[in-house]
Amino acid sequence: MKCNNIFYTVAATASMLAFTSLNAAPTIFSGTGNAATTEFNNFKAAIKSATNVDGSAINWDAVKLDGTDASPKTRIIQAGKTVEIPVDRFKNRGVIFADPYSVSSDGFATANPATAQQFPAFSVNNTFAMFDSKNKEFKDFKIEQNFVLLNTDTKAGTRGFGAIFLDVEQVGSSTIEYFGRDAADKQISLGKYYVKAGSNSGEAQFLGVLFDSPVVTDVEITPGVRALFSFDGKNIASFGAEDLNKGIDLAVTDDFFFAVPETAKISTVKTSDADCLLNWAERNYSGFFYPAGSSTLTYPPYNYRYYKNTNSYLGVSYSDNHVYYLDGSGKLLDAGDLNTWLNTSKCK
Ligand SMILES: [Ca+2]
Ligand SMILES: [Ca+2]
Ligand SMILES: [Ca+2]
Repeated sequence: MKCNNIFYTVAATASMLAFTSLNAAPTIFSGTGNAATTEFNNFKAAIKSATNVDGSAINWDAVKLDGTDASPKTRIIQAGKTVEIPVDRFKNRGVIFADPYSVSSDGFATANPATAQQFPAFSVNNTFAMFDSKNKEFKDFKIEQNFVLLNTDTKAGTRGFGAIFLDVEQVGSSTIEYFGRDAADKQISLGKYYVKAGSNSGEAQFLGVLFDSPVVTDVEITPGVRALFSFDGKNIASFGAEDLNKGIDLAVTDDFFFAVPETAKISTVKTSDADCLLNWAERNYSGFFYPAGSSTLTYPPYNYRYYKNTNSYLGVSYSDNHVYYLDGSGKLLDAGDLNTWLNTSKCK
């Protein structure tokens, strides 16, 4: 063990450096029922105070369901009730969807009659959900969207995204996963968050996560565990009722709210660089980081390794590109800029 160990030095100056990373930890806004409204409002206020602008809102309510919608590519699924919107329908708010999704004014009751009354709108009347484009398949139950600069196809990032869910009744059925990009443009998870379960059928939930910079390039929203219906362009098939006893919790979404997309903060970290640095630390500071050679794990926004002999962790953060050390007593220490370490370790 080298006695000039930088991590020892860092520990000695912990009073200055400790917990700085906690400022960068994302803030979670989550609630069900009345608390959904409160948390939704808190999230909007937090975005406004972080960005000085109101944020981008989508409540689906202006989408016309009779074939006269603003986007001519909008397709009628059931006239007056449900339409398919194209991937760029809300490009003016800064999102591009991965697939066409659906907007309904009757809570999808015409598309799936067994779910009537299950999804009362949070903002009247329209709500939003995915559908499966394969006839009689209901497995495609994710909503994916990328952020873009308003009215462009230029990829962008947001500091935070949140959504209202309707009728989430089981923990684990509904989630939002946030993604950023590493220096090699590889998609990296910034965390998967679970929507709280409501205690009454038809209740609204809110889940939003706010980061300290525009690191979120895309999100994957999972409302419930099945698509409500399939539509292959011609045929509509209904999934049927939910069955909580069998873990079949159906849900839809309503209002989306997010910080107006801006130039994304892309990590300067490459996964391969992080691995190189951790190998170097193990070779040079073997008293701290042993046993060496454990696999690199991910706990967004960190890539890290665990050293069981010292019950400590060493990792890099994709959100602020710093190196972090979590010591055996649970103190998280910021060891400084990753690039400096990559130079020191000759990993760059
Ligand atoms: Ca609405
Ligand atoms: Ca229900
Ligand atoms: Ca449900």
